Amino acid sequence: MKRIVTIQDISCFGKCSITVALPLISAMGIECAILPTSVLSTHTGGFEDFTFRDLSEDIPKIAEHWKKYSIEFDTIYTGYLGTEKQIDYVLDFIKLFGKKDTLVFVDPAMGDKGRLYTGFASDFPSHMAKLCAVADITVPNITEACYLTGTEYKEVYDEKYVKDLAKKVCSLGAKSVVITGVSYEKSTQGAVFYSSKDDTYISYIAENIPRSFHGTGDTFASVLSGALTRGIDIENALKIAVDFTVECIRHTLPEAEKHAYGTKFEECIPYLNELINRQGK
Ligand code: PXL
Repeated sequence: MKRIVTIQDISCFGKCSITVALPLISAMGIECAILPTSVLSTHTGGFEDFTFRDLSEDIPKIAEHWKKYSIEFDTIYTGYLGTEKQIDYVLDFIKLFGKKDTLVFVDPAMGDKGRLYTGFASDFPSHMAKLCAVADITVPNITEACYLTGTEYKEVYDEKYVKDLAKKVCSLGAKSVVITGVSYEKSTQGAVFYSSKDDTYISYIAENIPRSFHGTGDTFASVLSGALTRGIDIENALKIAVDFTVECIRHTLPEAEKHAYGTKFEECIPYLNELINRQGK
């Protein structure tokens, strides 16, 4: 059985980060260890006066304890991190647990729709860029890729803009990148992969359901990291992650008002199993 450790916050209510990663990665037949970096009463979008308990100082202690037991991970998947200090501790964690064949998967979750999430100072992306630099694969959306690379954010763009953006993210040091939420026209959206080693692109574009729900970036990242950890090739992994995320949105659409805080991904888990089983891996 493969094993992933995911390092991100627990938002107690509102489906994102660990409350999405743990059930989805488990459902994919992969053991999922968690390293919670903070505990919030809710995620930071759409709720006011949320609580925030910083667990930064627990990160090195947990790592040290795990090391004593020689615990190992096939994949280190990092998501939302609340402070610069957490990024430094996560870099130390990767040095300690990263082996030659460990997949370092970095979701630089910090913004959307051209803006940083509540609570992040304008210099936060430059710290997140240090983490992306050590990634085998990083999965920013367009907003995050722009903040990471100092590129002007555009609402309307063409293929060249996205391809250049992907190359710029790799020039930070990441071996490969998936730009998520790519939409060249209203009716479609998808993801664009770029590998700096091979200088090749792979795009997977699907239907766009013009309604946004919280945590869909985390759904995409959890499924992509799980599929890659299972040994599924990037082309199929990309397809599975996009198709599943779109299905979660489609399924939640009839109750969109009630569920803006997160999709009803739980009811779509049988579809995820079907997508994975089709691969025979
Ligand atoms: O989905 C990303 C995410 C994760 N964790 C927290 C967030 C967000 C996005 O807003 O607020 C706490």
